[in-house]
Amino acid sequence: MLDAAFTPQTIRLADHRPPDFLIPDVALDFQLDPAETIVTATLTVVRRGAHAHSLRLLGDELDLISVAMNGSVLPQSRYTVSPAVLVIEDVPDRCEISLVTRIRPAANSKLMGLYVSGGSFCTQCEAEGFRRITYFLDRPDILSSYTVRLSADKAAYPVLLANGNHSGAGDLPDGRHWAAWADPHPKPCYLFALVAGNLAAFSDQFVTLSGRTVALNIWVSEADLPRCAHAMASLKASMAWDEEKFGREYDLDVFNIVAVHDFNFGAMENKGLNIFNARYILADAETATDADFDGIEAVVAHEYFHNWTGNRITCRDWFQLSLKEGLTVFRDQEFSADMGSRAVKRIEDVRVLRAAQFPEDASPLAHPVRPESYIEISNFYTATVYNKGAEVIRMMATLLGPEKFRHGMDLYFARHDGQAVTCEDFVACMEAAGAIDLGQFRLWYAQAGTPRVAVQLDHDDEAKSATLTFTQHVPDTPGQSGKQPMYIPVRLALFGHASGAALTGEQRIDLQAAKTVVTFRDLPERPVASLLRGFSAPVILERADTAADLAALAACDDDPFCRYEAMQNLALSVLQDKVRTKSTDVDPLLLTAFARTLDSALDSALIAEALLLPSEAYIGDQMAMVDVDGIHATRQAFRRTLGVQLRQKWWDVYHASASGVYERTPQAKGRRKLRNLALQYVMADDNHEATALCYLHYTDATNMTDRLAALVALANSNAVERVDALADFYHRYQSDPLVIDKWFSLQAQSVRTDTVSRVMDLSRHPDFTIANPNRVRALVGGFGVNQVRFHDASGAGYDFLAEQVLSVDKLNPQTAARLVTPLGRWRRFDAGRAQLMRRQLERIVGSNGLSKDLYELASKSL
Ligand code: B3K
Ligand code: ZN
Repeated sequence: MLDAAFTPQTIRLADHRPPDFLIPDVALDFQLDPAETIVTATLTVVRRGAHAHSLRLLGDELDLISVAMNGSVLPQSRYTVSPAVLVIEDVPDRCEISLVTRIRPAANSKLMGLYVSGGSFCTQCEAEGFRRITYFLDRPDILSSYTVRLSADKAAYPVLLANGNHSGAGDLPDGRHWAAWADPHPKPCYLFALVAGNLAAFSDQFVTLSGRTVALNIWVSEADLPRCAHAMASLKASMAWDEEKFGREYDLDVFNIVAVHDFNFGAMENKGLNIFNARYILADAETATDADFDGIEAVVAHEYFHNWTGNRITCRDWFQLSLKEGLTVFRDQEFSADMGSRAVKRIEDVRVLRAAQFPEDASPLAHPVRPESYIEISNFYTATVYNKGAEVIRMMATLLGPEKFRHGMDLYFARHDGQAVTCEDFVACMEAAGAIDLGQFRLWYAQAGTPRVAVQLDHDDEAKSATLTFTQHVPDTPGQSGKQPMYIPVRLALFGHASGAALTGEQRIDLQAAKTVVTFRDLPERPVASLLRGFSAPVILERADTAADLAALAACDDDPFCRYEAMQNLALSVLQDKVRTKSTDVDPLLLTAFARTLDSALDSALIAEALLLPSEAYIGDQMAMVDVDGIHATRQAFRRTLGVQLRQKWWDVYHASASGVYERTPQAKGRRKLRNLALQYVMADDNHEATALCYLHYTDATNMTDRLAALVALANSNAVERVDALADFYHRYQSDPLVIDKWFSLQAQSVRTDTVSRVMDLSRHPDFTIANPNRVRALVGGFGVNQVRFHDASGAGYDFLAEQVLSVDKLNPQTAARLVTPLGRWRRFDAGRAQLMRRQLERIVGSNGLSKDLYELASKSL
């Protein structure tokens, strides 16, 4: 239940109006104190257009001390104020408004606005956190030039940072000091940031294309300095890449990054002062896995790339969020592809899309890439806006080709630098540069739901021809039905079923109608079709291939994504069949395909990707109703059979992929991935020899990738070594919160039957705290994606989740709301589970004092 005083308001794109006033200049003064900080904001306010509206500034939990206009304190008769809004009457066309407010950083548990993490002050303003600092026109189309003055106790907060360039500093009485910063680039207030703390800098520099030297600093606690080198290398590589690939140079004298341990998500692109969740900065071989290193490289790049796609060109309103997020994800994906293996990166990105976005598109929370309404914008930082948004940009890049796409990007920067614009403005640039009509393509922004494309291949042996028939359909989603056909680029090629030879080169067919038929002639043999090469569109392909067709493709396809896909589809079709028939024997075709892939000349990393079985969740997503226990039992049995039948091969691969010195080249990472996969298959049999090997892998590991892989395998097993290994890991890394997060998370994701009770125990562990988002996500978030144990038929998992969500909501609504999504999938489960899940959602919606974040997601899920 919401507070009686609070009616959740739905904000609609259709109601968007330009602002009544502009604020070209902002001067901020902060007298920092954790208990009570005094903020003085001096705003130049200018009327926009001819109207007599009053000036309405938004706040959130603010305590106003005074308002002045052009230097004179305003009498109370001239304004009305509440913690959420300040309305000033009779404002002249241009004036200077000075606002003094009191805020309480140490008591700010929402981690929005100004708060304290690990003894440092830091801020988070996107999307609507600036209004927790001062009353403001808190909307992204208000662009202002900022000057900032910070003062604080010098001993406790020797480092004082804000956006832009440093412009002065000095000492003050009473052991305090001050610093001034000026940001010459007008920006929306969501990009404002400050940091004050006892921090040390890992420093370097970068010389831009035009020869300017930029100082680079990563600010962390002194003890963490040795773990910043990878983040710094990633930053420098991103700066060089953006110059080379997009002609974009950095535009200030300094680029600061600060790492904090209490943060609601990954990182934030504040102009010239990025603030990061420490997990996306700190890394060394001992404490970070290869995946962690890759994550750091991608997130550092993502935030840096926002400097052009997000900061210099920003969003007109929050419905346009994908303008900056989809585009910037596309840019970071391309960067990572260039830094490592393009093929592996594409496979990983598609896996993320299918694991997070496709289920969202199929859920009650489905929304278009450009949403049309929201209650709380924080709930719309979703896989749809980010990852599907990136796929939409990728499709435009495919349609235009590399050269025209680059022209389109150049045009976008030339036309809109310094503006707050819309997704439509972006598409218009691509349309102009590509000289193509993207009319129908725009539906990708407006229609929610994953398009389903059924495809049928018919071969006429006598005529030596074949036809491919595509039929597309976009499912109904909440508020949208009867959708129009989409513009879907399908890259494809044909191979000989028997010979494996390429029968056609790669070509692209653009589906536009509900049904499309393509004919191929002069085919010397029966073909198999390699479809959606490189995953050229974010759709679900419904193929009619037989297992033999898939096995043929798995052996010959020269598109790495499709080759991976063929193996996955083969495993998936066999697994689905087994779940249906409750059989456990393994198809010889699949065993041969596995063996052949293991013996192939492919990269180790690609082999590992191909042979990793589809997850329980993904198998469930393919079924009309998720058979929780059937999927788990079948997949485990199947893994064991593969482990046993190919036993010698796994052991051989395990030994052959050992590497002496620890390196992080793509080859070395690929070998670790394959070796750790082999270990999993060895462990699938859970015999003593296997568990002994696994324990040795754990104790002898020279890096976290190997150590964690072994620990995960043990934590999923009944091995006697399990308890020792978990205890050892905890004691070894007790003082490192990022590693302890892994310890919580891997236990929450264990498939062991005692997981539910173990998770409850862990929620009472002295190291568990609901105040830290990383810890909450590790335990509660980790458990929510554990399909077999979260969905325990007793409903104990659901009850636990609801309880945690409700307690987290009291402190931190954004983090709480994100945890509730697994309950929203209730329609996909059997009646018993569905009812238990709904009951918990009803319990949440009926609770007192709910945040609007949690209210929106829980109520829309019912
Ligand atoms: N723009 C931020 C995300 C802000 C989330 C606010 N709820 C990080 C990013 O996407 O780069
Ligand atoms: Zn972003």
